[in-house]
Amino acid sequence: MSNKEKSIYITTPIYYVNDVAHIGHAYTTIIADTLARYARLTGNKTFFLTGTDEHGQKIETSAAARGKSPKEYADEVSGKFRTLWDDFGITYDKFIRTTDEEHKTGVQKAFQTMFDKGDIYKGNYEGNYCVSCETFFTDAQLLDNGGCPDCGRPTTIVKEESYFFALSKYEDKLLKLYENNPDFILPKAKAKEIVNFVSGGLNDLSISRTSFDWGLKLPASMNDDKHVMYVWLDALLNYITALGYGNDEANMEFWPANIQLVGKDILRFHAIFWPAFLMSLELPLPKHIAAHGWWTRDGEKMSKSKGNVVDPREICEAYGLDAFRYFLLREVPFGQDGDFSQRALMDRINSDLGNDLGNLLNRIIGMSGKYFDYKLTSKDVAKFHQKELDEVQTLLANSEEFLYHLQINRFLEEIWKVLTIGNKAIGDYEPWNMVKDGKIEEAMALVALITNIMAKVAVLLKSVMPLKIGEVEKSLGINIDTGAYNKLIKNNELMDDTVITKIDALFPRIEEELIAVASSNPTTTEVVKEVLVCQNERTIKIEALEDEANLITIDQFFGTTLKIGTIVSAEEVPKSSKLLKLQVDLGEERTRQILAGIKEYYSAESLIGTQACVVANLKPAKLMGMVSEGMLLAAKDENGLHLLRPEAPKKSGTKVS
Ligand code: ME8
Repeated sequence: MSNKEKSIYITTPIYYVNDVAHIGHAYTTIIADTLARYARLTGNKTFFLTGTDEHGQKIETSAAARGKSPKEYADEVSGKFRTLWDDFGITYDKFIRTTDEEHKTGVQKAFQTMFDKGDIYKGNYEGNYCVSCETFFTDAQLLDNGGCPDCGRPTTIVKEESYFFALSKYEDKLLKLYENNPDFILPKAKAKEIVNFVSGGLNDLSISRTSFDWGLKLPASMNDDKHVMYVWLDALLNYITALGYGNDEANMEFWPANIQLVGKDILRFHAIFWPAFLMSLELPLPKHIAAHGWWTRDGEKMSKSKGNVVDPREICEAYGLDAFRYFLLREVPFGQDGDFSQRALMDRINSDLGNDLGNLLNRIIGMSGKYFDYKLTSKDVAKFHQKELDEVQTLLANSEEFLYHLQINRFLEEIWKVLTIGNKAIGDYEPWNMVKDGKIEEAMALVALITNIMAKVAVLLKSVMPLKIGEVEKSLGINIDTGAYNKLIKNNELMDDTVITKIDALFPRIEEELIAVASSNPTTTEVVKEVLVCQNERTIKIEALEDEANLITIDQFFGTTLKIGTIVSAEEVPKSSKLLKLQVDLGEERTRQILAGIKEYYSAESLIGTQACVVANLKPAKLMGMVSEGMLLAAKDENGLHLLRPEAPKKSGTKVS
């Protein structure tokens, strides 16, 4: 991607509808959103695509386990993804669903074209299949225990009639592609893995299945109703069907894509299968397939069974959307794995956002108000501060290159160097002494220099933190659009005279973790509930659920000791909007102290003497400096949060099983 281009096409993977969105999905989507916003700001015609991947055996099984039809289930989860992105202000131009009618027509046209070209033939497949990854593996690729080499889960042997795509035919062409376009795969270090894989030899790819139904049918002309298409063929083609391929092709002007963002887990599909399909269709290839790293939480892999999945909505409600966006983009170099912890997020908020950015704005508001009745002019900035202006311009001009090469953390680092110039200039020139000495013109030039620095930084940060920078615009009396970008960044001009407006602190300091992980974790509760329902009512469904990513086994479930506890006292935790401090009798020698994030839903008094279901073998955790020795189970939906309690009173400490 470069700023010379006129039409920019950016894509995220389309997400499977067998799970709700978590931090990993939010990460990919926020990177893409930032790039798309920036491309638009710099005057490029931009198309940003995201959506959901809804076919395949995995979705069929997940839906069946919930007693729903695949379409019903897909509608529900796809809707949740879309609502989340809408609530996050994600500026996608199209949200594609693989169950869309136009997508089906486009995929069938592509299948037919590949078939007519002689790249698709019918044969028999016999081999190993991982339902969770929706991937075929050769014997040599499997783990020693026969497990999937990507996720470790058991594979099944599939033996069925199948259509094949002649992938092996494209081996040399693919190797040439990587050789001639060293930037095709970003970061470049990742290309090696792919080259090695392809050099090792490619088998033709099985692209249809007959053992289940939930997929796209082959084109009618094939006269073969038994088969549905392999979900990855169906899914990858979304990137062109979304532009109208096979239907009204007006938006195909955006093809080829400039940046296709993926997680490292699905790089192989995008860097091998996808260009091979496109070669077969005789369509141009994307400029970059950019693979980012993996997020963990507090150093551990996220999974439903551990109950440590980071819910992006919860984080944003507690810490703010823009702080979350900044954190994701700044914390980890693109391509490397990252770890999410509330502590790391708070550090970024308090230090980078509060101290460096927010404080500088505060000082502008303070000084402009005190010395100049909020009215500023840039007319003498160059006369007194050409040196600082030059330094700023060099940094800003270089920063853009980092963004276009997906070194987003470096992009932000360069911008922060500019903020340092601003903060340092105040200390170096001491405008209060200038005013005292009657050097009003110089003091004005200094305050206007800082304000210009803030304005230029704001232009570049708008795509990263659209909401907070909106407040900065209001405060500085500027409007950030392509005109402002051209004036302040590209042509290196200064702001027009302006009037500063006082606003609240951009990023107030956060002293304590705002989410009580140990005491309110709906994800864990949901899983527990689900397994219980299955056990009592539909034991048979457990088998189906076992196949599914991230669900726990019954043994793992019974690793949790659940007991009935009686709440003997309850009080509010000062300065916490969520926590109540409870003393709970579990029939032990002493009561346990449990901090529960339920203050919004229960008053302390109303809990005293009531009972609840308690996780009794949880490692003690510290919340706001206090020890919590257990967790209450609760269920939360749009009607609020309710504790899980026995139907009739039970002795304190009674085991729940
Ligand atoms: O693979 N850290 O869908 P999916 C970082 N439908 N990123 C993560 C992540 C984590 N812990 N977990 C998920 C599919 N992601 C297919 C794609 S495209 C034609 C079909 C992100 O729902 C990351 O972008 O499993 C990853 O590639 C994507 O979610 C996988 O989403």
